Amino acid sequence: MKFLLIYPPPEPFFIKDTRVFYGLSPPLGLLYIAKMLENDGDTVTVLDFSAEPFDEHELITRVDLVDAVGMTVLSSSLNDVKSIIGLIKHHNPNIPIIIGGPHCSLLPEDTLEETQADICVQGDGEAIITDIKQALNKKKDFSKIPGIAYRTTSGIIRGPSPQLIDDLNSIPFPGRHLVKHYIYGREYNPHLKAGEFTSIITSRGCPYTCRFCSRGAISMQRYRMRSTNNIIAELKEIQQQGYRHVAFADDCFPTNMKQANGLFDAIINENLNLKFSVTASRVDLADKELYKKMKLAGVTHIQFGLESGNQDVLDFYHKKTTVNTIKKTVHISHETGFFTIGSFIFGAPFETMQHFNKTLLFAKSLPLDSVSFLPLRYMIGSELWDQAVNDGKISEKEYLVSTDKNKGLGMYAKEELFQYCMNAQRSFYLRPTFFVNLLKTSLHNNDMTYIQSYLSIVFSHIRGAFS
Ligand code: B12
Ligand code: SF4
Repeated sequence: MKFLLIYPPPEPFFIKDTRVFYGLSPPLGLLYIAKMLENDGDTVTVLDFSAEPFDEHELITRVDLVDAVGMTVLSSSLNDVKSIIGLIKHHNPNIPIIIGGPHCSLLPEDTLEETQADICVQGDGEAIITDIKQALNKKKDFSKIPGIAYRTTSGIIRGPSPQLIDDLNSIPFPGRHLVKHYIYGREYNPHLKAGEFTSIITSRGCPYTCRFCSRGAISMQRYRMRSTNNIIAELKEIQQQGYRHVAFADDCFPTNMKQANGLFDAIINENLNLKFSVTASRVDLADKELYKKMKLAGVTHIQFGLESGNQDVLDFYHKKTTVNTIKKTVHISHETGFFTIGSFIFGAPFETMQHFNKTLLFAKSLPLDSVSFLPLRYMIGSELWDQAVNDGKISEKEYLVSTDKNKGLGMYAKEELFQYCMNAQRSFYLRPTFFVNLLKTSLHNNDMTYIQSYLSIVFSHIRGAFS
């Protein structure tokens, strides 16, 4: 069979409905599915609308060439997914459409109901995609496939409960060749060309339980890791495919210091000659020795969820870190020579302007090369969202809600908070000490792409928010 797999357009920025269409990272979920299908003899193409602007003509032309369409659904992309499926079904009502991804894992039946898709997958798609194909070909019964909801003439039916794959090492590596023509990772190195940046995940889920985060619910409260040998085998394949930079895109990386030490020892021994970045790390899972090793292995960028400079806010979020640990780890990261990125959240229910200003001052006191200051969002699947729904502040159909005093969430109106975050961002970057630090990181690494990297991140924030 011929499949077209689609990743939806990026979420519009919050102040104006603008989108930045440069792929930050490849759609690994779809590439895993693609590999399973290719291994089963099918032909797959991928349209990544986070890496190329949406084009209806292109979409329909590509749909005409295939037998079935698959799509990833994030909660933030639900409206775009509805529109895209609407266009496809208007053009060809009979083409089967399969959806999967985080929003489907949280609400399989509702997502099927809200879109016009035919089959909705909950959890790991690799486990069942070939069964779905057989069912489409009438060689298998949909009712026997675990983890799906599907449409019949008599309504939506739910199959047996989803079964997550216990052994992640058994999953074939993602079909990266299908997105080789896209440019990804420009925020890490603006000189990267198509086919030079990719990502990898070494685990699924996260063992922590931060109250604003939905990763636990999406991964069905399971945390699974791959073995070092399996990860190294994938990295070798990545190197042979010609990539130069790889992002560790796990929910949280590393989580296990022993395994992380082993992994970076192995990367050094294999002499892979790749650069790496870490997209989500915790400050309490860090030490000088590991960081030195990571640097030697090729890690250039590391991003931390720092969240706040107030201990009471960190405790409220169940972040299980301290302001002192943040300080210590960010300094170690900077001294190691990593381009260090910190993200902060503003707007916990009891947070006042004093809290915000303390966080901003704290951020400015740290040797960070880039920051994001974002309003708290109540996201379906998170403990805070559940609580707000139970308290009647959010309806069950509001999947992603910015904190807003008008909804009884937090002390400030949504617009006030957005404005605060924008001003904070500007005041963070427009400091001579900031630029001196950045220059130091660049000279330390003998690499001016750090400055370009910074400019690219800052301008993408500013362009998105204000254009
Ligand atoms: C890397 C990453 C990014 C990258 C790249 C995303 C990309 N192109 O894949 C970047 C930085 C761009 C990004 C951005 C955002 N992200 Co993000 N991201 C991730 C992260 C950490 C890993 C994604 C990944 O590779 N997963 C690994 C693969 C194997 O899992 P998967 O994608 O879920 O796919 C599996 C199944 O879901 C299923 N499946 C998926 N699609 C399909 C399709 C079919 C047809 C089938 C059969 C099955 C199937 O099978 C796959 C294989 O098992 C996830 C967390 C996570 N672990 O998933 C968050 C996550 C997806 N992101 C999230 C969010 C909120 C965002 C942003 C909105 C954040 C923001 N603006 O602040 C943006 C939105 C981007 C957009 N398109 O609009 C949320 C989504 C929550 C939700 N309810 O939808 C997640 C789950 C993290 C979280 N809980 O906070 N993200
Ligand atoms: S914020 Fe990070 S550490 Fe906390 S639960 Fe989510 S992924 Fe895990």
